[in-house]
Amino acid sequence: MARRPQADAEFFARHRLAELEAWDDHALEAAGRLTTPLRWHADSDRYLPVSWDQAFAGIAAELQALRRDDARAAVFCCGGQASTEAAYLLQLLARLYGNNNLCSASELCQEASAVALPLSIGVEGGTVTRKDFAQTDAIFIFGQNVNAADTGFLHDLQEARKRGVPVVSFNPLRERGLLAFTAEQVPRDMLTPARTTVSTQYLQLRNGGDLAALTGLCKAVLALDDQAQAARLPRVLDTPFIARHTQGFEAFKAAMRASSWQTIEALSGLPRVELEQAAQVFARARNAICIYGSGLTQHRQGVRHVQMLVDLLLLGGHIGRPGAGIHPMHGHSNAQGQRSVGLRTAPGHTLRHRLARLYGFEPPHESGLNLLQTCEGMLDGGVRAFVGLGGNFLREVPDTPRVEAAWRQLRLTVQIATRLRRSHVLHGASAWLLPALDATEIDRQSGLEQALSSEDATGRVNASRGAASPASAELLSECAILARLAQATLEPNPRVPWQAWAQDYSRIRDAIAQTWPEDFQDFNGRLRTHGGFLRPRPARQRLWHTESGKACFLGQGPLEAEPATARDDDPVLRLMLLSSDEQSGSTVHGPDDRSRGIRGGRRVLLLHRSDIARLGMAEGQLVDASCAIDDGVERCVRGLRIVAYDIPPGSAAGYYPECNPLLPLARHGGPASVAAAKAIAIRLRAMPR
Ligand SMILES: Nc1nc2c(c(=O)[nH]1)N[C@H]1C(S)=C(S)[C@@H](COP(=O)(O)OP(=O)(O)OC[C@H]3O[C@@H](n4cnc5c(=O)[nH]c(N)nc54)[C@H](O)[C@@H]3O)O[C@H]1N2
Ligand SMILES: Nc1nc2c(c(=O)[nH]1)N[C@H]1C(S)=C(S)[C@@H](COP(=O)(O)OP(=O)(O)OC[C@H]3O[C@@H](n4cnc5c(=O)[nH]c(N)nc54)[C@H](O)[C@@H]3O)O[C@H]1N2
Ligand SMILES: [Mo]
Repeated sequence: MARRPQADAEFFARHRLAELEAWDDHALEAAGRLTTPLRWHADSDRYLPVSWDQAFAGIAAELQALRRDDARAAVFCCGGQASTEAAYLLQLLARLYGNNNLCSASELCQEASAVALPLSIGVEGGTVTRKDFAQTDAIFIFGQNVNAADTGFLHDLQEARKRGVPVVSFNPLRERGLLAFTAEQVPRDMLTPARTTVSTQYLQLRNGGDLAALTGLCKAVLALDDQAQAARLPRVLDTPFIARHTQGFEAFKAAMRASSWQTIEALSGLPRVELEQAAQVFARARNAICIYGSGLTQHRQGVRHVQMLVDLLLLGGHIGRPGAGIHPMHGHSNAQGQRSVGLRTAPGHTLRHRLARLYGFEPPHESGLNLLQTCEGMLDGGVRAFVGLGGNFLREVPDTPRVEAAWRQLRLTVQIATRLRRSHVLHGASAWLLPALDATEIDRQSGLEQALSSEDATGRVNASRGAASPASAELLSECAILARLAQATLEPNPRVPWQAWAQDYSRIRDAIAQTWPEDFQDFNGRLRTHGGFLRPRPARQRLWHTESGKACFLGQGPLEAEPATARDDDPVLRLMLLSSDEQSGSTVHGPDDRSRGIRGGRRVLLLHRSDIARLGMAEGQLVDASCAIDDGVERCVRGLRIVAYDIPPGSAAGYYPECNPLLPLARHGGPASVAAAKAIAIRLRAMPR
């Protein structure tokens, strides 16, 4: 059998980094697994092998020197896959080092929820569990491409459709996964058109039109309630729930009534009747679930979008009862679990107090840099060092060319990784690459195979362990790397047992349980039960951990077009960035997007036929796209191929990461670090032949 390619010492001896810079992401991925710790040498422009001891000592010396200048100049960035245990070690390392610079690329999907939901209903995640799907009467899906969902969810959705549960989708694209289950997904006995249909109603709104669409939906629900009252029929609103459990209803109702259908139609791109039909489905449902994804959150108004969706559910009392609730569907395998154990930039009084008590130090108060602030910090020189646990930073962030240039000026880049990425090939003055075991590989410490935990979108915490033998004998686990890096960098603290933690992860879980007893008491015991355990989400019991102790109507406010459209004679399009089914996060596995019928490469721009004609362009033509926001920076992506597509007029779609350079860092979701990737104002220019 041919040996699998490996990005080993021999590979790096053959390739200088200046050469690897020209390789595309596929080629870097195909180089294979990283096998040995590496340090970049300026003289030869190569990554050369070092021992683990040399690596930890070298990095520690850099980090210590930097800290003497400014402890805030280093950032600790986590990819969405890292385990809960590793995330706990990373947050403690950062705080003992002296800052809260704990960012994660999964902020780009999660953060709007993490800001909105605590204010609205006092929890950080959704309220739905898988059981609820078996009891629901209606499902509404906003901005989620269910093709990207896990198979468990697809199964639940299918079962719901078998029971005849209506599914109403709000999406600018007619996504195949939202239209019909595919033949592979559906058992033979279900292959009738009625049973394979996913969405019973499809509202093809403008991207960026969700606030208007949700306003229309709520307005129509209120009108149906008026009609029911007039006809002495049962109310549509759950008035006992609203009176007992919520705050702000009167102001919300007044705002919905005051908004005009004309504005709603213009901004959402949806006719009033379609919204009224959807409102009827909602009004008839005893128990409704609202699901949403990045299509709803990646906007400047992303936080409000989530709040409006909660408001809609509150009207019918659909939070905190079986078969109903709100269900954010984003997040890498463990983005939620990482937050749960303190991977956040503002730790809050309780966490600081507990860390202080457990580990005998004063955790930093000042809020740390989130993902977008980290990019800004690289641009303005405040950030000097980057320590990354997984991820592929440069392929995930907006304004890529600017951030890449700043990245090269960093004093230190340290990356814990499994395969070679562009973010490793570009590097700081002192650059280290530390190869880790991946989740499929056996992780043996002190003779015992270790398990790691993660938390899914419903708050279920599960254990997993790898089964394959490691790609190289030199690999260390992420927990071991972090523990040894911490020991090398920080002054000794007998209360922090780094070594014992790295030898036995159940002790890390004990520490997590001591830090958050309300969520994680008996962590090890409960993890052993089949299927793991559900972390408490008080809103499920109608306990509202908000300031007022109630669930809050918060979404109302002025309706504005997003992005604000320029003059009529200036043809600005609203670009949404998408991922294909053939990519996972920043890693693109294939050149096509079969489910959307796109072949022959990802450098495309999907446009409505009327726009192609209006702009005097033709299908297949190559164009340059530039960002229409004028802030003195030129942002351009060249050579995109025009594809006619079923998309609302005025909208455009392209792929991540190819089109990330069009997205300005400063365009984000207000208090949340969510880049506004779903409605970027762009202009097109035909490419000179
Ligand atoms: N195969 C695969 N699966 C994955 C991932 C992966 O990388 N690969 N990533 C996982 C992760 S981390 C995440 S966050 C999820 C992401 O899953 P999604 O949230 O589904 O991801 P996107 O590709 O961003 O697609 C967003 C959807 O929103 C729609 N949309 C765009 N703009 C708007 C808008 O303004 N309003 C509305 N209502 N809809 C809009 C798009 O048409 C698209 O259907 O997928 C997860 N699953
Ligand atoms: N271009 C682009 N950018 C995006 C997105 C996108 O779809 N495209 N999606 C956005 C969203 S929704 C999210 S959640 C984030 C996701 O951002 P991240 O959480 O950073 O996830 P990925 O992009 O999947 O990058 C994961 C990287 O980790 C490496 N890796 C895999 N397993 C392991 C492991 O066990 N250990 C270590 N150390 N490394 C491992 C993989 O090789 C890969 O390079 O990105 C956001 N940014
Ligand atoms: Mo995500």
